[in-house]
Amino acid sequence: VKQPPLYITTPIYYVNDIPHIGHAYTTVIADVFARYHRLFGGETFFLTGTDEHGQKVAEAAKKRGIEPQEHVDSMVQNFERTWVELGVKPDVFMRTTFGFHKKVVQDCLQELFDKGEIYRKDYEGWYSVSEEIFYTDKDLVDGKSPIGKPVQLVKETNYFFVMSKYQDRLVKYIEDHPDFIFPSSRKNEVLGFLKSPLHDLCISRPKSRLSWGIELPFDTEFVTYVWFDALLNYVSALGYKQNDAASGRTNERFNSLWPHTTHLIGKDILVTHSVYWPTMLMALGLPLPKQIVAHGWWLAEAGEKMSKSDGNVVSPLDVKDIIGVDPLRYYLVRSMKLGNDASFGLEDVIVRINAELANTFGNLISRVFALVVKYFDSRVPAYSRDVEVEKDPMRLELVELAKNLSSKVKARIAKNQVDMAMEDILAVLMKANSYLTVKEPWKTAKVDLSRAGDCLALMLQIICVASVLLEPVMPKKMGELLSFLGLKDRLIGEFASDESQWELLKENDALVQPPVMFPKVEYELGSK
Ligand code: ME8
Ligand code: MG
Repeated sequence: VKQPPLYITTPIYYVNDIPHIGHAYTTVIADVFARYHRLFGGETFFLTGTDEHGQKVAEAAKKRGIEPQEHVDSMVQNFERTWVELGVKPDVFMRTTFGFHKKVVQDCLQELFDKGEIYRKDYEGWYSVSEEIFYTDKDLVDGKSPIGKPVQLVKETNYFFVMSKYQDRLVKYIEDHPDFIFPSSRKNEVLGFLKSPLHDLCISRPKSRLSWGIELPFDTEFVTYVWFDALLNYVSALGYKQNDAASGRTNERFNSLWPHTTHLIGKDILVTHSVYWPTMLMALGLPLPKQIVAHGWWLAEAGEKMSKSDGNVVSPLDVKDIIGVDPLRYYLVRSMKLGNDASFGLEDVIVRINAELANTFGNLISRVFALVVKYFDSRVPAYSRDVEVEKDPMRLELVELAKNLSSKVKARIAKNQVDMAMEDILAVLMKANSYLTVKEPWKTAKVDLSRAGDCLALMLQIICVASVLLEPVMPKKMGELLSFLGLKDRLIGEFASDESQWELLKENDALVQPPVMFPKVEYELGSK
């Protein structure tokens, strides 16, 4: 069955500081979803990037005493470098300061202005710089924004987008498309928010207060509100309102990918993505994204949200230096149930990596390869043709589990249960380890070589299936392992069909014993 394309996006991050574990999480799982989609044979386009305009960034530049452009040009490197180091491979890295993006934003503004969807009025409201959001009196909680950020009173003339006009259409859309917002608890939160009358959206800032932004095409005294600018990156990146064959940004690409969009975000920016953005798209006459997937927060060990503004962040590169890039990716994918919060502590990281990667997967790999080298001259042994062996219930169960693993993982990914996919794979690896322990091929090899060979052939097969299915999560390590299995080049395309994955390894294929794939992490906590 041909897979539909997937256009997957992360938020474009504010460049006011260096990326922390929270940003790494969104970006790594987006990369993992993109890689799974490719593995299963679908066209894939993956976007990440940076959000470079607005008051928050302007203030950070001012603090450093440099021009905003200089500030963003230096800060963006932290993000680009971090993603390279974490094995993240986006198809496009968007920056809202790109010329083509600014032009698209201005063209959209002009179109909406001409259609009467944007008007001018005097305004007074409470502005949270940290969130770049206006609040009304009744939104405030104890004089702060609903998530506890400081606000300042702002009184000025501005331009507004007639967001309120789309309220009923949006509510109906969300109700008619139950998978539009994931998980459903977040959908209910948005529907709850939409029970109160929706206000119009202030989409400008007077240059007298903030000049770091995209100028309004119809009034040069103003720049564009940063969220209105940033959200449009998702369409400008593909080629909306462009026809630039050289860069690939064409209307054609836009039309083929856009309806297949998944926006991966943290729950902190649920309203901008599920209310502002859909209504903007409606006004532009564009279809809505297929799904908005909002994950929870990584909390600092003390329990509060990890946040640049609060300065309690863990650097993904520090953790990577201790445990390695692929184990870090695995931990992130595995340890947060997509949608829920989780806390990040190095001790938990090390315990899990040692238990699941070193002791379970790594141990299986080294035991099996060592025996194949010792008793089978580094070649894949034959399966037993002995019906007694084949009828063994423990063997039958394991074969069944392993054969179904790929379909199971595929179904998990389709439901955004990437953490559960890891659990399914781990369960098979654990069963394989027990099978090995029970069958003791190191003993049977001495009395019944074909029986030992059957066990090891099955173990190799399972290692092979697991390494293919874990490749999106641990691309470097699994790429290496597949080479040791002699499979690196002949695999990925073939794996798209469910029948082809079993018995990828053929009797007598040559193997190379890998070094320890997942060394146990020995790290003194508090030594840093
Ligand atoms: O909001 N736990 O950028 P931002 C999990 N520029 N994820 C976290 C997190 C945490 N503690 N902290 C941050 C913006 N994130 C806008 C987006 S999109 C058109 C514009 C992740 O730098 C999570 O994905 O504040 C969250 O939604 C995002 O970083 C916010 O990044
Ligand atoms: Mg933020």
